[in-house]
Amino acid sequence: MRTVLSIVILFCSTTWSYAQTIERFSIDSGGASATAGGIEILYTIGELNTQELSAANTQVSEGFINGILKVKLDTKLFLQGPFLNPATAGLMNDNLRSLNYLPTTSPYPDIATCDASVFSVTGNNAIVDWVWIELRAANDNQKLINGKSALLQRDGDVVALDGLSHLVLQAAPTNYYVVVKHRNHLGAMSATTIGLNENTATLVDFTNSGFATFGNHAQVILGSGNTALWAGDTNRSDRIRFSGSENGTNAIKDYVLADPANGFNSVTFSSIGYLNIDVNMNGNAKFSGSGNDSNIIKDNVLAHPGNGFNSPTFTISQTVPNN
Ligand SMILES: [Ca+2]
Ligand SMILES: [Ca+2]
Ligand SMILES: [Ca+2]
Repeated sequence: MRTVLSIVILFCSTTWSYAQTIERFSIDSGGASATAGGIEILYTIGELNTQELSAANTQVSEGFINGILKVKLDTKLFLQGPFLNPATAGLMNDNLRSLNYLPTTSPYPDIATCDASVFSVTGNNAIVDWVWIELRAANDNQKLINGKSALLQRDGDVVALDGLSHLVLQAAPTNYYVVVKHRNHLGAMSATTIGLNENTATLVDFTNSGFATFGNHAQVILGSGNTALWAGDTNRSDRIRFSGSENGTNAIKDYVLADPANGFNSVTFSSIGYLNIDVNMNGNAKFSGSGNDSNIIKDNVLAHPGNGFNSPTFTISQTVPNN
């Protein structure tokens, strides 16, 4: 106590500019919190409080900064689309990469960027596309703790922006629900919380049919027995519909017909590029005709295990709780 007191006296007798170099101590109590736009800020006066909070790309620390505020993930994930006609068994196709259609800026909210050289890697670790990884609170699976863009390799590894490293997210090392999302597939969430820590990359394997996901039929079962995210959310509605209102096939038709390159407004035209309507991610999107993307949506809807009457108007809904 004497030491603490003397530090307080020393502190009080020196200038405020030395405030960051002295020992922790408490001279008064007080504080408040405020929440805006999903970001919560807390502060205390004089308390030995070292809370950190983060949301999306923003991280707030108060008091003395805690060095351990990150977790490492070894997530594995398959997308059904690039697995439909694999050029190499067991690997997703990487046509978007080989055709130079992959953007170096993420299509997700953090608009992360990577170096173009990341897309020069070929083989098992070649990049298939951007994906989005989220952590949800253990006591509230609708509460986003943090989310981040990542890259997906052909063999299912979800990696950081260098195309190789395990993904690190800013979050306190504890238990979280893990969510994986993709721009034209339905996302999925772990059925239970998973303990994550800073030093060891925790395996979170969505490709393993034994890995429990939240909700019913969260993923499609591939011929190999592995699981993959459902393909066909061409209009990013978190639902896959073949017919009826806001169906995904109309999104393909509307785009193809409006494509300036489609001079004759042909329904069998192939639009090319990095397109959400390109269900199998082969670099071109077709509404009708051979190799069209619409039939993939139809097949998924008709064959969905929840569609007992094989109704073409059945809706496949994303099982990730809204937030
Ligand atoms: Ca790999
Ligand atoms: Ca949709
Ligand atoms: Ca296609």
